[in-house]
Amino acid sequence: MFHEDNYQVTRHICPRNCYDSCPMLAYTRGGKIEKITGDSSLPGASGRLCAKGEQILAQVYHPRRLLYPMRQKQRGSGRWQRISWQEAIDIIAQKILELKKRYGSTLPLCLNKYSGNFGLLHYATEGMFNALGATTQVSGTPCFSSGLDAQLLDFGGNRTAPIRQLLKARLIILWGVNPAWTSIHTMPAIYSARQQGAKVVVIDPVYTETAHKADYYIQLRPGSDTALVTLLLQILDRRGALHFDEKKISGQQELLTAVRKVNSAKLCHAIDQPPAAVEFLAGLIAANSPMHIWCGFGLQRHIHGGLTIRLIDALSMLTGNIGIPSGGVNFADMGMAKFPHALRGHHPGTRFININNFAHELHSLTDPPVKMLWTACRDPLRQDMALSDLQKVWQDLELVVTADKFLTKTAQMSDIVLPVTTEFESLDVFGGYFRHHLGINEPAIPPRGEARSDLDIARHLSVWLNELAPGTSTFPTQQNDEELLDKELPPELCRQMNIDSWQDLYNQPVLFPHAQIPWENNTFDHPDGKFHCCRLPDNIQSLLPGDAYPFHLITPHAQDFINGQNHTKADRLPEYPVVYIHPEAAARRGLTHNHPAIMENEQGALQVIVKFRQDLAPDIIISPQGTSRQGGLNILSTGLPTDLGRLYTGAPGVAIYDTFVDIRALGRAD
Ligand SMILES: Nc1nc2c(c(=O)[nH]1)N[C@H]1C(S)=C(S)[C@@H](COP(=O)(O)OP(=O)(O)OC[C@H]3O[C@@H](n4cnc5c(=O)[nH]c(N)nc54)[C@H](O)[C@@H]3O)O[C@H]1N2
Ligand SMILES: Nc1nc2c(c(=O)[nH]1)N[C@H]1C(S)=C(S)[C@@H](COP(=O)(O)OP(=O)(O)OC[C@H]3O[C@@H](n4cnc5c(=O)[nH]c(N)nc54)[C@H](O)[C@@H]3O)O[C@H]1N2
Ligand SMILES: [Mo]
Repeated sequence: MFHEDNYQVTRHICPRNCYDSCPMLAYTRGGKIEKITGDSSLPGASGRLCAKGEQILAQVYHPRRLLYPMRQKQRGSGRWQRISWQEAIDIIAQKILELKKRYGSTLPLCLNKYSGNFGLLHYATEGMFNALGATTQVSGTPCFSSGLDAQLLDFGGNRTAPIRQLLKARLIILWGVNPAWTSIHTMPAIYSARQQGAKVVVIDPVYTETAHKADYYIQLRPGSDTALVTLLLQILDRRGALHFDEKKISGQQELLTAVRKVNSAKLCHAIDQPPAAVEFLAGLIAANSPMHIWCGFGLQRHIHGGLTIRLIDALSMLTGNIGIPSGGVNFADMGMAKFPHALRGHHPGTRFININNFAHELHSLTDPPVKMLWTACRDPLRQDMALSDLQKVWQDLELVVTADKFLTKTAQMSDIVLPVTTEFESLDVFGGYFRHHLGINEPAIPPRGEARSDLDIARHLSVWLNELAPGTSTFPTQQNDEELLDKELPPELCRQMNIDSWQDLYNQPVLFPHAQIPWENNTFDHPDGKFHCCRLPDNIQSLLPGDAYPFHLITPHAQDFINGQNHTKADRLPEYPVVYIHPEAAARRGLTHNHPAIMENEQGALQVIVKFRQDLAPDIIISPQGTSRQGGLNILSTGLPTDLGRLYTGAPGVAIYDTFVDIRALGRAD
């Protein structure tokens, strides 16, 4: 904390699930935060915040923010009653003890927590559960599991090059990623590289804001990237542009033998591109090194998502672009620091269920069934797959507790809501998965109303459980926030980061030790030290729309919100999701611009508003998530698993963008 122009200035880091994890400064005067800015004290960090920045502060003081614990008379009725913390905690504790007695086990208690706040002390909620015994918890992630496994299998680990490495690239391929919306602080490096002569290619079925800024844009059919990379490998092989090195690469012969056998006309048809476009891209790759590829999370939200990233890694490796300055394939960096996660703890008997198949797995658990659900940092009733099935299994839950800042869709269907603090009201430390820095959230103001951090909630519940039934919880209730952070950043880890202790973060965010050039000298983290090429399956057909459901539905991440967190902007949002479609496709369905329609498939039906977009392919409908009050897009998603994800995250990824729908004007049932 320091002072500037009568302001108290505190350091923060945006703890959301985002590429940028921006360091921030909060300016407080008279006990009120008046503004927040980007903290540019770290080299390369931007002084500006993204479009979501405005909401970060608005959330703190929003009139709809939850400030007191509440109980709902009947789930979904909207009849809320304010209760004290002690009452709320007692209701929950009594239920936990009763279920434990009834089933002779703590497995009926289930935790669904993920992306709201990834701060180290926020793992207290998992810790609270693990301190009770064997419970049911979610594993996996909807973000990036397939890609993580892909790079783990290829390189033996997950590393990214720092953003400034982009500056000297000759060719930059932004593949299934839309940083102009989802990682705006990377865009300046892309612009600078372009000014210095780099060519920028965007590959995306949607002509995104990022595509607008590129030199070349390839409008690929969704899910057909595996076919495109296979074609590129075939062409580059034919031109003699691939390097062979058995000392560094394993499996290259098998891969190339399979690539040579593939029928290229069929593949061209699959990707819906003229052969000249693919030849042109192959030419760019052959002529321009270093080539830097950024594979986005959107790219791997398809059934072959993992294979796609593996083939792209192989393309980069075989063209000599891995381990050189400004080259490589960026995806996500998981090797920055080995946090001990002492607070999170671990219980060997935990029953893990796939976060991406939550409804079905919850339903299948009978021995014993889940009877109490705790959600934190999540809004599954808006963001989850197979939403209608989730709504059904919800009815079997005897107690639902939600800890959040707002009355989300999930909170509205809970029995108890617990108000949590923002990143300006409690202490925490956080580092992301793409940028290489670690920062602090120091309290700028006391908690508003009766809000409490997830850690405080865990302490209170654990103390009360032990009061009612001694020995129920082993949670470290006696240690304060600072002592717990000492355990999360032990001396050895601090030494690696060139800091004395986490308190150094009060002065400045710090960089994790990381290689400037991932996989330099081509030594990889596999026991044999080699890069491992994937195998090419005989049949790499992606899913295509059919007669019943003729449109791909793509629901990418929106510019102004993170996921479903539209809390402070909800008043300005349309009631129903806006869906974009090509005017000719719309005409065939009798749809009118700006008019309501019904979008449906075998999962369900949903009211939407139609808008026309000339730049879309005729079989695509797009609707960015979180951009309506009702939401409900995920009623239509089946939640098909992707090919990879189990190795790193314990569950496969989810093919959210392999969703197919039909659409008809409202009032017409034909
Ligand atoms: N503003 C903002 N920033 C965010 C978020 C947010 O909601 N809003 N969310 C955060 C989170 S949780 C995540 S996971 C990341 C996600 O951020 P991104 O990695 O950018 O992922 P998406 O928005 O899912 O998809 C990116 C692009 O992939 C394209 N795409 C879809 N299918 C295919 C395909 O088959 N092939 C190709 N080549 N492209 C395809 C989509 O059209 C989309 O333009 O962003 C984080 N940052
Ligand atoms: N159709 C479609 N669906 C998708 C996706 C898509 O691309 N398309 N993307 C998927 C992806 S990649 C993701 S990551 C998920 C995200 O979906 P979720 O995991 O549900 O995450 P969010 O919507 O980011 O945030 C959940 C809640 O956390 C709360 N929160 C914030 N900070 C805290 C805190 O400190 N404590 C507590 N207790 N709560 C807090 C927020 O207020 C918010 O209501 O959605 C997935 N769903
Ligand atoms: Mo995500």
